[in-house]
Amino acid sequence: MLKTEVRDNILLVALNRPDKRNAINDEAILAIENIFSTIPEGVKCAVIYGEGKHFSAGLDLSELTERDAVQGVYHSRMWHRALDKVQFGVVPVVAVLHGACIGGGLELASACHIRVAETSTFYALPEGQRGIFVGGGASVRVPKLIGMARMTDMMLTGRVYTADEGLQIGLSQYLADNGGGLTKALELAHKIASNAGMTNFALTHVLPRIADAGQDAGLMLESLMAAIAQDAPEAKLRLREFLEGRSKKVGE
Ligand code: 1HE
Repeated sequence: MLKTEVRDNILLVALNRPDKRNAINDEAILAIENIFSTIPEGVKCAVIYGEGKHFSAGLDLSELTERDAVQGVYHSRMWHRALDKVQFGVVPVVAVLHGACIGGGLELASACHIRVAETSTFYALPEGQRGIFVGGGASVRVPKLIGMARMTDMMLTGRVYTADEGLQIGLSQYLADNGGGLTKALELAHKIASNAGMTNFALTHVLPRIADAGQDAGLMLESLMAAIAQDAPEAKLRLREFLEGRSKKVGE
């Protein structure tokens, strides 16, 4: 159901159920939890993408009908646990989106740190139309990308955003030609992998906590993180390399 491959120091993860449009059932979400909990030694960044014509059609709706309320809560918490492993694992994650990025597919994408969308991508939260609510973290993560009003609109009216619109409103950070998303994601992943480990930790673990904190606590957290980061030998080395003209200028 999921395929993994390590290329250099990048972990490639593929949703691999194209006949069901990469709909995510329990087995798939548990596989995602397992993969992102056990990132192999030496891997510095991960890229997730979907096989077939779509990134993901979201939750496997064929499993939904058989759950009562208690099972529903545990099911949602299982998604939270798995997607927390994606967001707060040991490496930054780049998602390559194409075709449908719907419901749970958008929840998975929004747990990643960078989203590259091919021009075929379309985004929707059809939970509103299906008579259900999001359960995989969308109500927390999606408003952080596009604001609460836009998410409310997506669910109340079934609004579908195109790849272009998604780029404008913040659903993705990059747009790529159809078929070009993985190449772009790998280019970004190599840049991310070359960062100091402390920088990637600060951006994936500390920045989201600062964003959730009040101003006072947030600024204190920032100072602590800044002090720890600048104290690391790797930071001192990188600063010295710049000052001695041995590292790239901005934009090079
Ligand atoms: C599925 C699913 C699915 C496709 N669960 N089986 N998500 C949705 O409401 C989206 C529902 N899916 C669609 O709107 C369309 O399938 C797509 C726009 C994504 C793709 O359309 P298309 O024409 O390429 O494919 P298709 O013919 O609709 O589907 C192909 C097969 O995949 C078909 O099965 P088959 O046995 O008849 O071949 C579909 O039934 C199956 N399939 N999507 C199960 N989602 C943690 S809470 C999150 C809550 C949600 O994610 S709700 C949003 C659910």
